[in-house]
Amino acid sequence: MDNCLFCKIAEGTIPSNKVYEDDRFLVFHDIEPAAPTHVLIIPKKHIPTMNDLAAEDAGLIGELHLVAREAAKKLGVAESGYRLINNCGPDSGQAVYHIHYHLLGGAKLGALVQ
Ligand code: DGP
Repeated sequence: MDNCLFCKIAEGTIPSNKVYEDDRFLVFHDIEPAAPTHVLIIPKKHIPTMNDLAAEDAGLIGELHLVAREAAKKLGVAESGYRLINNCGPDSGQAVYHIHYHLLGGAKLGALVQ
């Protein structure tokens, strides 16, 4: 997608602090960390939101969880614990319309809804 920030990060035209990359996924540090460990996990395929997932994306999203698991290990939060969050749509506060999952950890995390 021409005007998508995370597509540009996935292509490398906008730089990011990468944790992991392969042909289908990228994990990179969030520019506005909300926890000591805060990375974003994206599929390189442009899917705007959770609502736009198709049945054919089931494998991709399953695999994304395995990428998240490995990122948590690499970042040293697998045992202490972490949270994986997807924001979908306006009420969730989704700001970037390229599906992504926040992996947060490195501290005792607060309540989900404030
Ligand atoms: P969300 O609200 O779920 O759409 O989260 C978007 C996140 O993306 C937010 O935590 C800040 C992060 N972000 C926005 N722009 C950039 C950027 O240019 N680089 C990086 N690394 N993160 C960004």
